[in-house]
Amino acid sequence: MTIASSRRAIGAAVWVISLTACGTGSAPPKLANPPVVSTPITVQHAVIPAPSSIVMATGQSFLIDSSTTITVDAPGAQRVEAQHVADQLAALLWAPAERARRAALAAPSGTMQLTLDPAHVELAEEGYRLDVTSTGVRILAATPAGLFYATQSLRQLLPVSVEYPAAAQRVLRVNATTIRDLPRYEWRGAMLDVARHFLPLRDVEHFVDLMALYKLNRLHLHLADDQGWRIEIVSRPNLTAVGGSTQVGGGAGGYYSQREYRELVAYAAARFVTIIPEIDMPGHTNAALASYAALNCDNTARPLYTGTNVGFSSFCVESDSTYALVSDVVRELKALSPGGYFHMGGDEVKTLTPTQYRGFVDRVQGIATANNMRLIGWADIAPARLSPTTIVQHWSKDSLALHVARGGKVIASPGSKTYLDMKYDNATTLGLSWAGRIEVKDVYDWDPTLVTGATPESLLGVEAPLWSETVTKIADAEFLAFPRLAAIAEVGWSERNARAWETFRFRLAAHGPRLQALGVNFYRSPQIPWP
Ligand code: TNX
Repeated sequence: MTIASSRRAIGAAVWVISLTACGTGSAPPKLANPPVVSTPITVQHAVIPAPSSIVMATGQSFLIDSSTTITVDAPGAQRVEAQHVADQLAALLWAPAERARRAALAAPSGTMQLTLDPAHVELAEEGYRLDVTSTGVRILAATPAGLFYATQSLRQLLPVSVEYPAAAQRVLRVNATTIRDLPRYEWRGAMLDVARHFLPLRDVEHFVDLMALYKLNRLHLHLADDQGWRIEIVSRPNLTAVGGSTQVGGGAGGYYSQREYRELVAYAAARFVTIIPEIDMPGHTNAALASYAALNCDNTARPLYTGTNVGFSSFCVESDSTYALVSDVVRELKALSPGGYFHMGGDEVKTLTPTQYRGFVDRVQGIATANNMRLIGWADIAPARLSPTTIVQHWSKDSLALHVARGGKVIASPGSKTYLDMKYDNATTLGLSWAGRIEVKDVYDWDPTLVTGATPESLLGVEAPLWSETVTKIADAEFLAFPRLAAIAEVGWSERNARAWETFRFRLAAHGPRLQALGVNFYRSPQIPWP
């Protein structure tokens, strides 16, 4: 592989970018839609999200080959996790047979050194330093997550060929580079709505892989809605037997057994992604109301629902049966959720009085607290008597300000900026459009505090929801999520002054071949100068 600097004049503009794959020399990238830009653009790297600081030395590089070693230096308590990060890096770089052979090497050709040192408090929970010189790679972090993010940056500095299964004797060249990096926000999330249309476990794991590439660390799963209940609750088998049996459009639906869900939680944790379970209530509950008659005030089970209307369903908030079910659900989810969060939804309730609604939220907050779970809800819940430890997720015109005023924490998911189920433009067939048509630039070019009105202290971060009324399979989810989710990742990770649309679009262009190598069905936005 040669890291090639390709220079190409675009009108008045000149840009430099490292794009070419192993052995292809320095051919200039082909541009399908030459963009019109008025200022010269120089993009020396294509790391997304943009690091706090990155310096690349010209003319020096390190070669990773089959006799390069990885060493791990970490205190006892974190040794296993640090080694696991090193193993994942090795799995990216080398074919299994070469990984085994390398273990017995007497004379390595160079070293990649991973050091975990909790004394480096300046690197906080997720920061890292990455130094590539002509003799090796050195990574320093204070946590396993920091080590992992350094390896994801290294991955993006490597040629696209790294995303394909390693051939024997593969050699990868990486430019000498120094990165210092820290995230802006601790909450960098995506949401999958597996209730409207179910997604099999492997598809969700694949989505987690893609999130990890962009340093996203929260996957919120919308596990129950009118059309389906998707998580096994052992004490309440009808929820899945009945409530999980269909989906929008009347397909077979599906659900995750607790064994599968645990597997997913562990898979995500290995990539430093926390799974956030949401059971939407008291509205959006038709699947549960069809499963147990006692959840309805008239004690009559509702028929299953496969349409896409909202706002018509509600638990009977006066009935003890409702709170008994909520307690069972929260207790079982607690045992499945090392993250310790429980998302109660709470959105779009149109059949209760404000007093009934607020009373319900109060009681669910009490149940979450009793189970040692930290409550999250859509910002519709903010008018209730919330504890400042409850987290509120802003999505539209809602009561976010009430929670900010009481000193609570908030997550920014404004529909017009982050909703991955919105169409890109008038030509997009998938998706909805109630919050607008959202191109890549719209998702990228905004500030979470300015748009939501949240104070910097109250804002935990950003999350991009992908509602699935129109999304029937993972290829559709990929099309709507990519590349917009890469833009959200940068909004969540990079300081405002470290990001700019004019450089982002060129860096993102270099991710086209990478996403293609990963088999992602991404949207070829005309705003991006894809090679
Ligand atoms: C609003 S955002 C909803 C969802 C829909 C979505 C479609 C929110 C909390 N509720 O029930 O699926 O719009 O974009």
